Amino acid sequence: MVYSFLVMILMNCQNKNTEESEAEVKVVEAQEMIFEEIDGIVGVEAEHFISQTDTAVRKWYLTTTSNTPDVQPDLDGNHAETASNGAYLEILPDTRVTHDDSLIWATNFINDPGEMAILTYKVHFNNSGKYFVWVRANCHGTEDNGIHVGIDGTWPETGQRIQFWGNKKEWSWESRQRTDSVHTGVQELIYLEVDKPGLHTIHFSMREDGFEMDKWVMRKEYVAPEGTGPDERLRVMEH
Ligand SMILES: [Ca+2]
Ligand SMILES: [Ca+2]
Ligand SMILES: [Ca+2]
Repeated sequence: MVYSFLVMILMNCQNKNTEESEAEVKVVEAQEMIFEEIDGIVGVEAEHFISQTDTAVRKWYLTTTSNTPDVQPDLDGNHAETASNGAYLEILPDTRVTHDDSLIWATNFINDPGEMAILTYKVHFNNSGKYFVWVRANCHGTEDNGIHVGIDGTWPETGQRIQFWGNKKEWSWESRQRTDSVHTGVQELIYLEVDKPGLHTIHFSMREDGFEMDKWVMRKEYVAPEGTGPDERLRVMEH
């Protein structure tokens, strides 16, 4: 298990160009990492995805304490030192940081889920039902703080427009949904329904470029994770 995690990190570190990144995705898919929900909670490092698609315009890049993606613009620096597992993903390039920067639909912003930079993770759920989704993010611009979440190839309304507030410039957990009347987000509206126990896929896709994601958690209770959140629990490893 430890060996496979190291392989993935090493492969991810090589994402300097498209060709190498495609090779990286294949390797990670072959590992078929499956995380497990136990007692109503599952936590997964953002960097432990099994695949990434729809990357023609924007893409999630891995940042670690020893590797910063060579993609510009990205005005803020490397925040891996305080990230869980010393690694996180960021959607780059980041051409819209504040409200004064031009909004270009389907380039640096997309309100529709499941269209751009889609990450997929595999989770085995022991318990069906409603799970709130929490994300640990580091927002340095007011236009770098939105994302979407989906399940099993679907993007329900309750997974759309996860919203962080402002630009805290430090890692923090949030689970709020941006609404027409509350742009800073409303609590307890971001959740996914797991229809039956067993294997499911969880997806995240871009809403705003420059979003930095360290880790995510699905939890039956609406209680924010503390610190770097619960440890990952791997269910099986197929080769
Ligand atoms: Ca950034
Ligand atoms: Ca942005
Ligand atoms: Ca992480």
